Amino acid sequence: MPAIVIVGAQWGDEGKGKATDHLGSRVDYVVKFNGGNNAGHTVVIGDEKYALHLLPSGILTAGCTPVIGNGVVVDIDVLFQEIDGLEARGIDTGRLKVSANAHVIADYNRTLDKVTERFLGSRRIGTTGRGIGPTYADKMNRIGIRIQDLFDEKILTQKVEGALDLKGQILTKVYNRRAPSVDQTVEELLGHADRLAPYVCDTALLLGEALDRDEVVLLEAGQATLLDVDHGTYPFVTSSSATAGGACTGSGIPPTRIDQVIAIVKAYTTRVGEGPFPTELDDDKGEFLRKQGWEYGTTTGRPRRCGWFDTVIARYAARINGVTDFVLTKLDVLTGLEQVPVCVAYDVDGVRHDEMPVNQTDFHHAVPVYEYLPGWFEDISHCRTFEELPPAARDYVEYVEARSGARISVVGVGPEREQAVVRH
Ligand code: 2SA
Ligand code: GDP
Ligand code: MG
Repeated sequence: MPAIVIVGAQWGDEGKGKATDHLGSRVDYVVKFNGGNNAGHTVVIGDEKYALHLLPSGILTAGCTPVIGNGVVVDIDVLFQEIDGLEARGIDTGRLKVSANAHVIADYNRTLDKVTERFLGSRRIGTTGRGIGPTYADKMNRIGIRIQDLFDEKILTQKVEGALDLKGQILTKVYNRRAPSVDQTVEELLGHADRLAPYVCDTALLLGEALDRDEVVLLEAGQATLLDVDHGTYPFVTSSSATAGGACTGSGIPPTRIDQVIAIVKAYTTRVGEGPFPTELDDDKGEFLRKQGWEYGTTTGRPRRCGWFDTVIARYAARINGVTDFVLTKLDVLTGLEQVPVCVAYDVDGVRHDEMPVNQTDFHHAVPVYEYLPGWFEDISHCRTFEELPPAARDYVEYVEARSGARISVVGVGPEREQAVVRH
């Protein structure tokens, strides 16, 4: 088996962490290829609950090598905090590998993320404030700091000088903030070098050689399709490539080696941050989903916006990512509803759209066209086969499967590792 990609089909928090962990025992490498500690993946193993941000979920599986790929932006303080936190709980993190080409989130970029959001006011994106956007902007602007720069003081000093020439001006002249000095920034970054060194390598080479040996590599996306900088609801997106294409650029694994693309899709929809969301509920049903699904951000604790399942989005995700299999998560959360609406198309000013409208403005104005499916009241958290699910729950799965563009291979019925119905 060559490489498998896992992506989020909606706006994130579909349960990618749990799905990755579930596959963990069958894979040799789990690679994070985009984003940084804006991500939050919750994995529940027995009585233990783990919230991972920067470390790939594979860190929890013995024998699996977790990899931070070149497409990731790394907050080094957070990296060590997470490593220390897991080590204190008896998890061995010594196998971790970090790409020498990954970019570093510098202190000034964390500050810029926060002050830019404040500056934008009502036009804010609702970022996690972790410095993600400004760090990717530096990467594209070719003034970024890479992990490998930490091992060459002269180069690091030159690069920090270059970056602060521009960003220091923005901080002081635009935002009226104090910019850190070059020396201060260099010293802070160099202070991490010795501890970081054993983890750093050419991860593209490492993974290429692993695939040559027929080992299994799982590429785990942070965020999701509609938060992708190219394919998402721009500008209300994150600043990285969160779709399957990003798995290649963010890891150095070529498209010809990707064998399977698994998209994780929630049985309803959630979103954190600003931006359009056609099926969003502002009523007691939205509150029901938030409460039943415990829909609060893993990173920031923000309440997530909640709405019904949207098949237009699922079809879009299937096409953009080349999805071979969906994992439908959190079906258990829908238990107890008389009826479950499913969005099958949009109405935009009287015109029906079966696919994502080409213009973002139309998406902002899209009114969902719903089909109403019968609900179920039985507890499904103990079901382990499709046949054990109540007929209405089975019908729901089959209904959304028929309209989502790929088969649903696994259905999640609870947060724990084993709470899943495997169909294929
Ligand atoms: P950023 O910080 O620049 O990436 O923010 C840009 C947009 O991307 C959204 N975003 C996310 N959406 C869902 N989940 C994310 N991770 C955390 C979680 C979120 C949290 O797993 O719960 O704890 O709040 C995540 N990360 C970024 C963000 O809301 C902006 O809309
Ligand atoms: P990720 O960012 O995609 O990894 O998702 P998060 O971890 O941020 O959010 C998903 C949440 O749903 C976590 O709290 C998981 O423990 C939980 N979860 C995952 N699958 C299921 C499921 O099938 N049922 C229920 N009830 N919870 C689930
Ligand atoms: Mg999350």
